[in-house]
Amino acid sequence: MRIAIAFMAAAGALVLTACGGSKSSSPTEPTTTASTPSTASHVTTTALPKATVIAIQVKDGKPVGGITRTDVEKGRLVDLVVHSDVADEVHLHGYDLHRDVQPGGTARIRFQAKIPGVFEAELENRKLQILELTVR
Ligand SMILES: [Cu+2]
Repeated sequence: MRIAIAFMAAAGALVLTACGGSKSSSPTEPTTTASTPSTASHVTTTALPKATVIAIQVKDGKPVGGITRTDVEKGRLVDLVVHSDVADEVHLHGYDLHRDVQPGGTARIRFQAKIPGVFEAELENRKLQILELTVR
């Protein structure tokens, strides 16, 4: 029994830290929708939703200026744009979105920041983190 529990704990830790491969479902099932803001009476925004653009430049296989750290509001539309001089795959953890990038090319991942938390994006093949995204 003791061993089983220890193993499960270890497996749990693995799921949290492991990258790629694991097809684990997120531990917190977001079944409950966020409370509707009762204060929003007049919405006079334009039709086009504004996206927060996160641009990252990869040079010599490394993010220029180091890991980009950005905060966005929950529900925000985010455009993650990665220019790279090497072939790799951009992987946004948590949301589990992937996009291949060619040398000299651009990978664009557009998504809505629905899940709160801190997420990293990396160059998957290099196992190199390029972004720390906080959704609050
Ligand atoms: Cu990854």
